[in-house]
Amino acid sequence: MLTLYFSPGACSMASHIGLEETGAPYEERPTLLAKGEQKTEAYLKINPRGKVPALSVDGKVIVENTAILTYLARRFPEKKLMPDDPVEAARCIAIMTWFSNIVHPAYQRYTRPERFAEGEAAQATVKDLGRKAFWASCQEIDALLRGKTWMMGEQYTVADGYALVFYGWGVRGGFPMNELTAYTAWKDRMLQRPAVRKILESERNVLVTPA
Ligand SMILES: N[C@@H](CCC(=O)N[C@@H](CS)C(=O)NCC(=O)O)C(=O)O
Repeated sequence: MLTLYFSPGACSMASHIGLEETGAPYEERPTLLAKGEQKTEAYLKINPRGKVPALSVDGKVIVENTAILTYLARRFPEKKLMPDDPVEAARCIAIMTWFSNIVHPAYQRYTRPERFAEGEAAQATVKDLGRKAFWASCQEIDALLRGKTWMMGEQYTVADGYALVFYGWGVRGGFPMNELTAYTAWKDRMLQRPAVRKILESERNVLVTPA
């Protein structure tokens, strides 16, 4: 049995989309960050770091989007969610690692500067640097998508669902995402995918739910 712990609107949407794309049955366990449910004793037994997502596979827990998505692609190879070629597969994992290590923390510095610095002036600097770094990452994603259908080219992969998290965060954070023409055209293609649309609607994502 596959059980996904996630919070609507959080980075866990990447794993939620990846899981839905496999077509496999799974159980959903919403773990609402807004209510602090990621810090409850029960959830800390799932992920002691108090973060979503977490995927339980017959009771064995996998954390980190990149690991969960790589697992799903390997568990369901017939779904072709990652390139077969080892070099292309490694490049797909590298994109997800960049999302996790660089893009996500940049947005966090922008929205939660108090986690990185003390005092108003220092936090304002962290916030501003986070905003610039996040926007630079969005521009880089836009450049990567130019001339391509999906992040990895012609093949849709688990990296695509992950990239959609940041488009949504950009909209939510007031960034001019429409200026990023390749990223925006790709986002429109993503919204045509039944699995993506289903998850965005169930999470009431800003990309499908009017503000
Ligand atoms: N690198 C991790 C990041 C996980 C993460 O930071 N999740 C956030 C939601 S976007 C979270 O659970 N935050 C709760 C908290 O920090 O209290 C991944 O990709 O899975």
